[in-house]
Amino acid sequence: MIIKGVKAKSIKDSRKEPTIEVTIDTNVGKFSASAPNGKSKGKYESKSYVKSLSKDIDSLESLSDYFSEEYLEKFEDLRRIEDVVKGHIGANTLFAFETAVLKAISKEQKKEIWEIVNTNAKKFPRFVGNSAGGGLHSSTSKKPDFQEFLVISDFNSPEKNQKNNLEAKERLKYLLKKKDPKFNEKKNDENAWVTSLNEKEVLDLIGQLNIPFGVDIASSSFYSRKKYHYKNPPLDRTKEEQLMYLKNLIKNYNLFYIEDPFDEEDFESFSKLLKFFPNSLIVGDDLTVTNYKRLEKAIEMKSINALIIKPNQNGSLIDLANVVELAKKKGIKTIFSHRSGETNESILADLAFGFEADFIKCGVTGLEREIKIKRLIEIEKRLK
Ligand code: 2PG
Ligand code: MG
Repeated sequence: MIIKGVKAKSIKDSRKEPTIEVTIDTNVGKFSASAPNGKSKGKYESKSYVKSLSKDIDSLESLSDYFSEEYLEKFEDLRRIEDVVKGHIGANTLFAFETAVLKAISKEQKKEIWEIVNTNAKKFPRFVGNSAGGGLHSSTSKKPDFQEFLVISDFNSPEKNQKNNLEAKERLKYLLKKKDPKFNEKKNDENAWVTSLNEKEVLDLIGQLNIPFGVDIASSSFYSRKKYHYKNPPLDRTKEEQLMYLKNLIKNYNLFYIEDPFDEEDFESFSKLLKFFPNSLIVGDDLTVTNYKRLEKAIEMKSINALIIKPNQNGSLIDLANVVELAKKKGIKTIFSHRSGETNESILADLAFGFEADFIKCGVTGLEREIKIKRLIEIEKRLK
């Protein structure tokens, strides 16, 4: 496949915030792809744009001519593109560009995108579905301090898992209606139920659903001056108190999945928690930001046994492949993840399947989230 030209523009994500869409003109047609946006971003994530979205558009378009000499036919060829653009564009622009390139390669080779990643893929990731939320993803004033309450069905089929997660989210609606006087069926950034309950009250309800579940605490978003500042109810916790609190929660609610329980600098507290709960998933997101060096540190410190992979936290799909390889080598589970501001791009499903991820976190409902879920179900049907 040969790239003849590159164009980019600003489009709106699911939160109506600007994000980038890249279109490449090739010998096999035109292909567009977009990147999502995070809100509770890790401090160590690659920058979405070098200076700004519009400057990235200019930079990418000005490099257009350099690509026309490259014949691209396999995943590893993305490295040749990265050699040209790295440093000139940010992570969002690079991810959208590489996604468009993978679409074009797959078209020319008459293969699915996941096959370009890995022809032998056959394992389906389990859905990690956001059913209720708080933190930075909900704009109400009284809300849980934890960002996401996640349902994680455990059948060996994406179709069954999605059906079960959907039912759980619906049943949760009825439980919230009974318990939360302010509940009005509103949904937050990731289409999860908005509630005024606190995290313990929500966990009490999810515990009744008979489904494996967990939380994304996104705790860096409420950590400052050496304390976790809870608002619902108001209470400041030191890292020792946070550890104690979480140990109780995990035990009492039998939490299967705990993402970012501590601040993104605190590898040590993560490892203390993992020592107590080796059979739950202690997940790094803001801690590790899909970055090879940070994953190495988390491995050395024994901080996590599961890792969020967000393509646009890094930008480079070549780097992402290295991160996934290292995680697998060390027995760390991988969770490919959407962002809170999403687009109608489905590549996340192909990447999760191609890289044989253990989980995919992409919501339960909402157009931009369902596109990814449906894509995995489509892959399942085609392979049957
Ligand atoms: C997270 C993500 C996605 P954001 O913290 O895991 O749910 O949020 O995209 O806002 O960083
Ligand atoms: Mg997270």
